[in-house]
Amino acid sequence: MSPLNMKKAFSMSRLLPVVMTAVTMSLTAAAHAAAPGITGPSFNLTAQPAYISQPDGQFIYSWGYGCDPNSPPSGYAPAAISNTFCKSMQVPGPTLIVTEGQTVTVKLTNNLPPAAGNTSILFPGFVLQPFTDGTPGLLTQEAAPSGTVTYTFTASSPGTRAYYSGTQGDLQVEMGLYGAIIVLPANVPSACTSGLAAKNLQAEATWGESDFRLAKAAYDHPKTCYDREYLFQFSEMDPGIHRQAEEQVIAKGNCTAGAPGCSLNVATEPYVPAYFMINGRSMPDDMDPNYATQYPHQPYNGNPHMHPGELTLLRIIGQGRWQHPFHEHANHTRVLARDGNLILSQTDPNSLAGPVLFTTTTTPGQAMDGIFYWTGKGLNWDAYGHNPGSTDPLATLPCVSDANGYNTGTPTAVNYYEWCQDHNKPMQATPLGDVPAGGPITLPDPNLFANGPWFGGSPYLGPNATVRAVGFTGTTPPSGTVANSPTSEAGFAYMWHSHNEREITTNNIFPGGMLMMMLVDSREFVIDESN
Ligand SMILES: [Cu+2]
Repeated sequence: MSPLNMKKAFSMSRLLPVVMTAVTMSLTAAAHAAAPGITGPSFNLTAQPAYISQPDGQFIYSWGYGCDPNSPPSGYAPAAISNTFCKSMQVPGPTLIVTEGQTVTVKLTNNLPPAAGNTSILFPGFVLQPFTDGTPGLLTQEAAPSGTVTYTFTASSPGTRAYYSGTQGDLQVEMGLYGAIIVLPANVPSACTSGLAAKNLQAEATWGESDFRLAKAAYDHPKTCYDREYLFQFSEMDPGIHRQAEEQVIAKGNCTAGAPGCSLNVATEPYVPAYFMINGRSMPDDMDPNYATQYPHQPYNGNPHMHPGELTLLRIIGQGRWQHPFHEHANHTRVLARDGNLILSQTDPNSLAGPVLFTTTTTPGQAMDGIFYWTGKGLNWDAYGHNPGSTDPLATLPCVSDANGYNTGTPTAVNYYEWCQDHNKPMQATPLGDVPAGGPITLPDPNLFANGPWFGGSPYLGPNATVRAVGFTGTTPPSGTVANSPTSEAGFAYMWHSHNEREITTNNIFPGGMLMMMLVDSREFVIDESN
């Protein structure tokens, strides 16, 4: 994408109220996301060096967990993603996907340079069984250089948790030794296969969309059903630390592990991170596909998409040394759980009690699960641009309110889950100038808004809606750009980012860093997380 257009979208979000932080977008080759990983319950991991890439062209010497090439993973999930791989080093490490109740074994082989010494993995939240190999360390059992250690534990409860090095964490976690483990609930609450959950699935099937979920619920609880999911791991990186490690590893060469002098002495303070990453990538790299071949050691992206009304499970982990104020634009996030602990009301176990947060600040080592959704409720105008006077049949679709005010009676409809109170309502409450009540709006002067990948020139969602917008010249499409094509994605783009805006840079260049765009896609647009 053009950074210039990105920048225009940014200025707009700063200047205009919440409604207009949504920009109608069009992308022909949209890359999506999910919560991809490898399936267990037995895993053979390595800890190994490699170079990870940054959008400023730098390749940073890093350490990461990966898959042992001699014992590849037993499988990948979700099944609908087929172009998978797991190299012997990646950042973050492979997402480990298991099911509640399983006995999990993780055998770790230490392929770090001998001077790096021992390494290990901590699995906070799980009770480990006695060790049968490895060597004792300060926090857990460790693998000596070229050695192994095996961790065994029961996946005792569902949820998202972090795993990371328990050896010299100030250096090893900084170098990239961290990842996520997702425990899926053993049982699916019936609420997740009936009612609205079933209708949402029917809507998905209507348009030929695959199911990219790892499960139907995040926990063994009917209030944790979800329709879509994403995993976001936030971390930052100080390239000065990585450079020191690289130089010392080269200087020590293939020294004998444990021999005098065969060690690193890397200063991890002062800490001056220059890269701020989501799932190991900085924007815009995080918007490229999962398993994109240009990032062999950074396979996971950050590129959320959703349809109106879908309950989207956000799995969020703080992996670095700093807190990062992750801001999800377009709605608040209902926190379900922290570190796999479902937060329920003390007096009513049927009710969630987690906070509804504007910003889900990440904390190093902490994981949280939350539910996010977008419906357009509260916009006070018809997001679809319905217009009873139009000759376009899609512009005159009905909206039949359910008990909650949404159009959920017909899952096959393009405007399934429309907020009916605003149906047919123009952007202006009263006629303005040449804009008739109930008619199309007049768009901003294109000299103020750059149409392009992130602003399609229309404020409307869905097929044909984009061409019903009228430009200041009185014609449509307002600028005649390809971005206004009625057959393209025509969704709403919201920036999801670190609200410490120093962190939406890459090596001090804006935009970059901890930034992604969440796309609300009209119901008929097929969200294909496999590319
Ligand atoms: Cu924000």
